[in-house]
Amino acid sequence: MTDLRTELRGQAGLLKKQIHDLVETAGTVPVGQVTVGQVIGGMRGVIALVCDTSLVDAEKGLIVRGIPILELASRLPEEIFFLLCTGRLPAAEETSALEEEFRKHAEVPQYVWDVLRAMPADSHPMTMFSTGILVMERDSIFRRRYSEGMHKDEYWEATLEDSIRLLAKLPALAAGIYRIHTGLPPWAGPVPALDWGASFARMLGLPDPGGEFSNLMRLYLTLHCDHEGGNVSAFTCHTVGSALSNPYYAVSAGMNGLAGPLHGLANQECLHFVRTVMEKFGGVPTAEQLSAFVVETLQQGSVIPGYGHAVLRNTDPRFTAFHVFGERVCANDDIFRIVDLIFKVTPGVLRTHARIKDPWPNVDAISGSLLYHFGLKQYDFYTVLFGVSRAMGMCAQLIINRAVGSPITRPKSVTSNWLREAGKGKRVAA
Ligand code: CMX
Repeated sequence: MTDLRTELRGQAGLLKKQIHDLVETAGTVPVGQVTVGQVIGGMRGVIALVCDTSLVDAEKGLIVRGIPILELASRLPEEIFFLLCTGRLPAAEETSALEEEFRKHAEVPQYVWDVLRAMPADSHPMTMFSTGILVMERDSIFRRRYSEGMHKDEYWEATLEDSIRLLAKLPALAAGIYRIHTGLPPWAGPVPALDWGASFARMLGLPDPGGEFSNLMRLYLTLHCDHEGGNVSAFTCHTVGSALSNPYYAVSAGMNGLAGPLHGLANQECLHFVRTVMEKFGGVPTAEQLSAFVVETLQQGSVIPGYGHAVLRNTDPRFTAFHVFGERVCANDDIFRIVDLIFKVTPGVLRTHARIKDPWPNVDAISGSLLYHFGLKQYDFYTVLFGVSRAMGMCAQLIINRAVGSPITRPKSVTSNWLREAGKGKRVAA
């Protein structure tokens, strides 16, 4: 049996050599062309990053280390973290060892609670989450070892140590924020000696007699783990990390991107949309009523949250995995039924707008309805749950980037005048 550290130690040197060889042999081979439209249009489709933890296929969706996410839906999130970091699923003993490691570092220091409790009561849970991560930076092993003159070949090890300690604390941190936010007393006692998802469910404190809420938390944490390297939160985390800012700085920065309504906050927006539909129609509307409401929403210049994607061009398999769960657990719940109806109606409406490239649902279109079913109704908390999971991908990417020695991110910007000249076929020095 090996563990995550030993496995990565075995891989680190090889990864660095492989990347070095790639640059030596193919460094000048072009991999695409960049148009003026792409420079202005959020770099969509520009191949500019390397990310080995996962890939998003336009049709098939998230593929983690070569495995489609639907094939991983029954896996524990801690297994997924091991997979993200190493490229292979852990053996049972390796999963237990990682769980043990997470448990060892799970307690959130008191100073974090002091900071969070000092924040204004109406602070958004994502602001508290990002702040909670950031203030723990004082405990960074990377920072300490860097100041002691750590060799650059060891950067990945210090990044891994920070990542394990940070990830270990996220369920307790998130659950604590939920408790502060909802006026519940702080979690009394140690972090439960359960798997990561079940322990998180327990600390949130919602009733879970049949164990399905724990199952949902496991599924939630597994499905949101990573989404390749170019999405706002991953790219932000990578860029901040590329300056050798440690994982606390980098992950906190990534969370600030996740908190945007076009990214991770869409799950909160989506539940708000569903509740609006419910209130407007006094329950589940007819397909015709809903279709008219979607059209009206678009005419008002608002987006339909949970629909569309920068890369996907098909129903997000993570949506499908949650849909299967919902059909089994809460098929008759009105909120779930509205989500299902939106799924039946909305793609048809969005398809009539040629400019919308992807009319299909993404993960955020459904996740909130399941949380709501189990009594987790404070939907401004939903993105925090997303963040607990996505931190796994952010950390795995940071560890690998430090192992291969990725350089500081620094693309070139040009002025809009320069682009205008380029548009006329003139090439001037940038
Ligand atoms: N509702 C209304 N309009 C939409 C839309 C939607 N669901 N999806 C795309 N559009 C619009 C865009 O706003 C854009 O409009 P303008 O031309 O006026 O600027 C146009 O269609 C073209 O957009 P696109 O190329 O299809 O999509 P983008 O890559 O620019 O944006 C995304 C992708 C996700 C930001 C967009 O689809 C969107 O805003 N969706 C709703 C929010 C959402 O669900 N976000 C979560 C995504 C998953 C995640 O990151 O967690």
